[in-house]
Amino acid sequence: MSEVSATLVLRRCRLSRPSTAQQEFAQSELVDIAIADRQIIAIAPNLPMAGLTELNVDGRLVSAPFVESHIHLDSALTAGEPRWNESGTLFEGIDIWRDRKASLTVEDVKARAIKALRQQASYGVLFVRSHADVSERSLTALKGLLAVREAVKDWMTLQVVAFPQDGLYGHEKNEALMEESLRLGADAVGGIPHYELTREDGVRSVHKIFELAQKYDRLVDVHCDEIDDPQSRFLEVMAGCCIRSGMSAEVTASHTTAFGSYNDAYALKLMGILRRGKLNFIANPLINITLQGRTDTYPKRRGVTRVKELWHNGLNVSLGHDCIQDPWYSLGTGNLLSVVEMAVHVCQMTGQAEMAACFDMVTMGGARTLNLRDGYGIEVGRPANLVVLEAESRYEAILRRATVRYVISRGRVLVETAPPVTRWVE
Ligand code: 17E
Ligand code: FE2
Repeated sequence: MSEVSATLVLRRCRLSRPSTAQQEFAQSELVDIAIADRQIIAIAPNLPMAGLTELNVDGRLVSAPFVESHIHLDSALTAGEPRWNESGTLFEGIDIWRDRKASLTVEDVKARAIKALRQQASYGVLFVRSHADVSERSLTALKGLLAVREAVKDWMTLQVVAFPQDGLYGHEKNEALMEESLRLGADAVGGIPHYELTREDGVRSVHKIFELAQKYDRLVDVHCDEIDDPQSRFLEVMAGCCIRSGMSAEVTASHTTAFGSYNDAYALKLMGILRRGKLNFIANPLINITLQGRTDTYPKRRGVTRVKELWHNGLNVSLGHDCIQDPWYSLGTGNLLSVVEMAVHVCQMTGQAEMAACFDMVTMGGARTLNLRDGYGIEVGRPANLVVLEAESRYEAILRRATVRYVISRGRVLVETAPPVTRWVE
């Protein structure tokens, strides 16, 4: 045994993707991962160092943690309050939330958000980007989520997007509220151009969002074209802003469901602009398969963006949950493997490489969207965050919606879950 010792060693791990440390040996070979001081210090087969704690992973899949790139924690766990969404539309959801947010308190937001984050962590999610509605005078949702960001930082990384649910220009106060949110410390500027009063307001809002992001040095994540209207074309405005401003890796277009309704001639032109703009995309298939298509009879549109085509065009795509039991979606657990499963179906990502790509969209793809850079990934020198799945491959993890056996956050085992045991009685 070498004198170097580790706080935790995971034995016989099957990495979901090869690490750079793995270049010297076969990629299929099982490796040990040593952790000390909250960092990964070594990755190799049969590491000759002892850990204070040793965990025999026994050939299970070990992945960097799941990344929830798009959720609304301010509204999480409010489904049915003050009423249920009967039409199932985005617009009824916004109306219900407008009533619910009138009674919001910082304590209410904090308690629900922390409950939801604990649930997410139990499914191996250790990085979350949440929107906070800032189209409300007291900025309660934002203040609550900024307090939560601080309260959970020892086990969970939370980013908060200042999101004007009622439109940046929907009310004369909203623009100032957005700027105040950035001064208070929101990580990203959000928007909702397709919901502004006019198309011109929508375009103006996108320009304003980029201007604010540059002024305050923040990321951008816009709810963009979340509607079935093929005339909703704010994604091209975002891509244009990326090309002109030089911002791209910092920018994300969320939902973009109208892209599923554009004619193919326009979609072809748009894809060329998107390749130049190099922005990130987030699809939320669980929510948009239910919210969209509500005004269609038959054939009924899927209302999800062109995930497969974006991926084929080399653009970064991640997948988000969007909602956990809120006015837009009364289901949802926080388990990103449910989101992946829905994406595989709705986006027809059924090939073996396609399914592996969907798994990557809720891990490294999400990490790219969140700009986590060297703060993410199973590599020597990086923070010791990882998950052990009850599966041997990404395909098997999706197939079985695999139990996350161990969640390791900042070098410590944070959550342990035993898989269910089924016993034939006769
Ligand atoms: N707000 C919005 O504009 N769109 C959504 N999908 C949700 C909230 C969940
Ligand atoms: Fe959303």
